[in-house]
Amino acid sequence: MEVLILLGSKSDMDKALPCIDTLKEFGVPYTLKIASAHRTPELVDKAIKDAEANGSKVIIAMAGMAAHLPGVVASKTLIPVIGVPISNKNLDGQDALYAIVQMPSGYPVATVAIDGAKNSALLAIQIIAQNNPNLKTKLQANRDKMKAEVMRANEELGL
Ligand code: RP5
Repeated sequence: MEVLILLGSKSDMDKALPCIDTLKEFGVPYTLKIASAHRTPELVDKAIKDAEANGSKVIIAMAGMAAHLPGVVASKTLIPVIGVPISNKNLDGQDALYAIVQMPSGYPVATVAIDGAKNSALLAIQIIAQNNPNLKTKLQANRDKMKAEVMRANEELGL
């Protein structure tokens, strides 16, 4: 599998769907696991070991609240880690954003926006695409499509 997606909880699943959909759209194989840094640290370790054994190129870790999962994962592997802060009701995801983005020097986590699951997938695909011309072509086509939509919106509104 090219990408390992880790969710801190089953309750993160809805927010993870745009990531899963995007990987499917680009035909990028992934493994999805629920593994909490606090509740099941041994499952986190196993998922990382499996990802390394399978040659995964990117790990996407999503968590809310005291969101230690992406940082813990980054501490245990040389596979690049993308962190997705998940919003919850009390602090709207700012708690998770600060927890994920403020990594100590030496252990980077590439943090996307709060609930930025789609961008986490696109960033993972861009990393993988550096050695995959077919994926690069698909990414460019996706950008061309977005550009065409903006142009069409201008035309429709006579702008
Ligand atoms: C985090 O705590 C999870 O990633 C989730 O966003 C949040 C709440 O988890 P549950 O109590 O709903 O399992 O670890």
